[in-house]
Amino acid sequence: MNNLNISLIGVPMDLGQNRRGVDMGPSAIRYAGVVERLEEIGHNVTDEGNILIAAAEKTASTETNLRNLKEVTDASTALAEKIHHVMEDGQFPLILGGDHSIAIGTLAGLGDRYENLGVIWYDAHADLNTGETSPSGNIHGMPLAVSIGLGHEQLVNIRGFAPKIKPENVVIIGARSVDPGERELIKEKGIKVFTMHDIDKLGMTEVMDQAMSYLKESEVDGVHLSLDLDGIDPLYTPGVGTPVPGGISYRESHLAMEMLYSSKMITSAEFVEVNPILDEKNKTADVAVALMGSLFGEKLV
Ligand code: 6HN
Ligand code: MN
Ligand code: MN
Ligand code: MN
Repeated sequence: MNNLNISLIGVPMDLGQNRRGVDMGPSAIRYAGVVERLEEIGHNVTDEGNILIAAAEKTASTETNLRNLKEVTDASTALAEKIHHVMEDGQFPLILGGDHSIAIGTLAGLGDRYENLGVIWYDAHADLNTGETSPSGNIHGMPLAVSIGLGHEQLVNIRGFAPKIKPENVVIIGARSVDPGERELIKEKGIKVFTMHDIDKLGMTEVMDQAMSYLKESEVDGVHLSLDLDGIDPLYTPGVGTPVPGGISYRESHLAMEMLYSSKMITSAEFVEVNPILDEKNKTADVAVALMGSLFGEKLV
């Protein structure tokens, strides 16, 4: 991962959930200095601007229990197309959220460029709900299910192919709030999950070593990091819509990012769920940028 050409893509999406403010996430992350931070390391960064998202006040999708289904589908399609073209140009896609529903578009854009893409899902949640199992109707709780081919066909079939990724190529890290339907799916599909219990018991070094070995054994040809800031303890990242106490610490998260950097496995990344309205002085965006520093090879000395 030396001197990457990074394409920064903002996705000011707040339609995958029902709290306002997460659409300002990309601005907050830019304000926290993402471009300067990555350039300081030596990477070339192109800010591609933002994907156009419908205004929350104007949405009217009501035909299913999936909130804003049409608008989320349209935005996901646009994001997927953008990522597809950025990859064609040999750029490293770095996506800034926005709520986690954007991962539907990200993985749709990446999926047809890899034979066997691996995914690290760093999150308090499993995001494995479907319209049938969702307690909220919020699409940000569904992107991983959609990407393995389960859920509303409109979302599942974006860019005309499904599934985008194989369930055996997914590793979830940091889980501590998993719904009953998600639990069943994890069992049924044999999805690899490192819960907070595993992190407490094994330590982050061992968890990351096992996670990366697991993906290597699957012979993945790329690894996407989907990092939900609520994976980290809300003590450090209070600016998220669905905080869950008892999360991954600041230092453990840096260690995880540093280990991913050393492995040279990561081929794309997204940082999601930064909500400046719920934040304390842009603390959560600052953490996001600091973690990107570690992920992209910042040296401590
Ligand atoms: N996220 N499991 C809950 C739901 O509504 O489906 C919470 C989802 C949170 C999603 O944080 O990306
Ligand atoms: Mn094309
Ligand atoms: Mn999530
Ligand atoms: Mn989450």
